[in-house]
Amino acid sequence: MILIGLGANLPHPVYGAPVDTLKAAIARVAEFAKVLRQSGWYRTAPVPISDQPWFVNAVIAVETELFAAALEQRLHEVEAAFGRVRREKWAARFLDLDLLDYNGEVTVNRDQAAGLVLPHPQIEARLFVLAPLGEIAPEWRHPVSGRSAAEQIAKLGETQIIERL
Ligand code: PH2
Ligand code: MG
Ligand code: MG
Repeated sequence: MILIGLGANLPHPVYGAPVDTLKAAIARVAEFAKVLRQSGWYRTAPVPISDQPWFVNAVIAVETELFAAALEQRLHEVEAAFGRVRREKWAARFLDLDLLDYNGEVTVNRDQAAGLVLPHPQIEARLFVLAPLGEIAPEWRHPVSGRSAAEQIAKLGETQIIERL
């Protein structure tokens, strides 16, 4: 399964509110990947907690002929087309598209990897990823830990606030 996480926490000058921006982004992704499943929208407090605006997050499952690196490149192009400027890490953004899992591929030498790391290193720490992921793919298992989203959610504390819209 190929899973992409979506997030936005700034209104976009063209596409509008984060939900509308994410809808437009999914339409763009659909030009190079078939969208098989789409989670609901989640309003989520920023992680780590900060005074940034809350995010809207979602997860989609896609099918594509593109290899992982090429898919990641296309996702970056969509982010750029939506005006995302990469300044400091974890700054507020119009659009974030993260390749979470690519058919269970696992990057070796994760610490030294320069570019794409699979599965996405933060999946298991983030309720805003696990909740929408578990919703569309209850059968999914983390390629390294072997845990389902629900099992991992049970291991997280209750410190992250999310709300399904
Ligand atoms: N993305 C981050 C950092 N923190 N918090 C929430 N709630 N949602 C996100 O998508 C998010 C975040 C880095 O990409
Ligand atoms: Mg991200
Ligand atoms: Mg990202």
